[in-house]
Amino acid sequence: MVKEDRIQRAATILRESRDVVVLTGAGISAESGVPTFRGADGLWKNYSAQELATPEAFQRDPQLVWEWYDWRRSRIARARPNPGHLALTQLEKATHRFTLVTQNVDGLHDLAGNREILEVHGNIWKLRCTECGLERVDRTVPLDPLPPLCECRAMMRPGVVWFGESLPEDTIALAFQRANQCDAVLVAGTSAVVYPAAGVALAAIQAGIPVIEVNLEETELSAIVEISIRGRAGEVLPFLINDREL
Ligand code: BV8
Ligand code: ZN
Repeated sequence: MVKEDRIQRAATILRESRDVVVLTGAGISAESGVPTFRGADGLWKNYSAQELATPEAFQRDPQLVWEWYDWRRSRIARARPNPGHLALTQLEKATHRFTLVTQNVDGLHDLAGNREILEVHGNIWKLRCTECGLERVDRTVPLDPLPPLCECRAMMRPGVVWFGESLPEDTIALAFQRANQCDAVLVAGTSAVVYPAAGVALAAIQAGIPVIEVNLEETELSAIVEISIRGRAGEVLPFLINDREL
């Protein structure tokens, strides 16, 4: 089936759905200039995100890990939502029940105006104390001092979920619950290699719920979803949603 037909079919499925769950990954923020996790631009000082986004890396060299997060925060601070993000705010307005599950920590879905957002990997603007657990939102770029300190004088950590760490229980449980009971799932901009987040799409497939994928490259999900569309989220998502009466 040619791309236009896939887009039309996907737009029809979404238009006829009263309950939609969306799962996004780093690819949806790529057109806003935010580096993806595994793409060519995902490197920083020759370190891969995979090796820095771990408790072990933070334990070993908190200064290095904080420099990486401070660099990402300063890039994200300059980023604005792109047409892909904005199409998802239109979709939320036009859908009776809507849940946006995001693996991204950049906060761009909130900035774009989505409301029902489940941040399963946390948020880069949140800091959490390594000692007393105090959590606060801090949008200072660059952070000074680096690492940032808590009122209790202990070192703060980024309020994100690292590899090997558990996701916020109720958030990921709600994401799975919604994916099992919705009418359709839209997956956009994720390589679908990180679990349990990618499992949200699998759960819907296993429940016989139509899953639509929009991604620049083929992924583990492409062969098993209802419709897989190759393309940029900023270009494709508006077509999936714009022909809806609001
Ligand atoms: C857990 C927050 C239970 C931090 C992130 C071995 C050892 C230890 C663990 C594991 C292991 N094997 C498996 C695991 C589990 C592990 C995992 O899944 N690993 C993978 C890599 C195999 N998962 C975990 O550890 C999770 N926790 O399992 O807890 C537990 C508890 C205790 C002990 C053991 C287990 C925690 C995972 C969360 C990690 N934190 N981020 C931060 O951001 O700094 S994950 C990170 O990857 C980001 O959140 C990112 O969003 C996420 C997924 O990546 P993507 O979003 O898909 O980004 P990626 O670059 O990969 O792909 C982008 C896609 O977009 C590409 O396909 C590209 O083609 C496409 N694209 C690009 N441009 C566009 C586009 N598409 C459309 N339009 C465009 N313009
Ligand atoms: Zn503290």
